[in-house]
Amino acid sequence: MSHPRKPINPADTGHALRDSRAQSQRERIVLAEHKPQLERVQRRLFLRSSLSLGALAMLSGCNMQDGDSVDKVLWAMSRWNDRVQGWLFNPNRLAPTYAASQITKPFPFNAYYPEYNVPDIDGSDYALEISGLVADRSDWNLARLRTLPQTSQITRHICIEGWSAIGEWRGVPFRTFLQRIGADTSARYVGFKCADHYYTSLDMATALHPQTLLTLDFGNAPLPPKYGYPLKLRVPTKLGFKNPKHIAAIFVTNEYPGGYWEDQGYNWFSGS
Ligand SMILES: Nc1nc2c(c(=O)[nH]1)N[C@H]1C(S)=C(S)[C@@H](COP(=O)(O)O)O[C@H]1N2
Ligand SMILES: [Mo]
Repeated sequence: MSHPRKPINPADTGHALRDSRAQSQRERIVLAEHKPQLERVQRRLFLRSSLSLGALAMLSGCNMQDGDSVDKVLWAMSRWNDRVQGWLFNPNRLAPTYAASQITKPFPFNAYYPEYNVPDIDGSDYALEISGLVADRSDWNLARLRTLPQTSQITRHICIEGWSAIGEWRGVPFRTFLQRIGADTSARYVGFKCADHYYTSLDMATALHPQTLLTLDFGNAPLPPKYGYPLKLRVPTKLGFKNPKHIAAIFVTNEYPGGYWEDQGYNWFSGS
């Protein structure tokens, strides 16, 4: 938040404590400052009426005496939501697939920067780094990745910004790759670091989902730069921002890795 936070601790505002109109004004300011997060919480909790500070305090069991605790409570609620969604997630349920005639042309580009800033990666010296809870941490160049079994799928990519598009991706089932590197599949997270400094992470159940694909090709050709050359993870059970492009490093961990958008308040689970 770029503007200074207004105090809501009654001790900071002297006599205002006794003035209930000043108090409700303060509450309105605090709630307005957190409007996007509160709207996400409301959507998640299926609350259609507006949230008051008192309702938030009741939902969270916190007394909300200082401005920072509003943030803390919302983040705690969001992380709880992620856990619940993970428990409800059915790793055997498949995302819909489509016919070749339904592929969206041209396929949209999206990133946190404009297309002219897409990273220019030299595939000839590319090496995917592996770290964390895995037995074999050796690098993977593109030729080695192509020795693994490849499969194609036509699925719908859904962006949180309000568009979707159908595309065809081909690559190594990520589950096969994780087994091949001896990943500890009882760990909680798989994290991704990208060449453009983007990063994201997945719950292990989604990483092992049969449709999660370590993608080398878009259609019948290597991924074009704008769609994630040389390596992208395609996760048709998740929103677009959980599909890292230009992957430089993959790690397996029990420590929550977050993500570029997730750390700015986008729901981490963001999928089915
Ligand atoms: N490395 C990297 N991966 C990324 C992004 C990004 O900015 N950098 N943006 C994400 C978002 S929000 C979307 S919608 C998709 C867009 O993929 P596309 O360009 O193939 O449509 O990439 C995702 N993966
Ligand atoms: Mo997106």
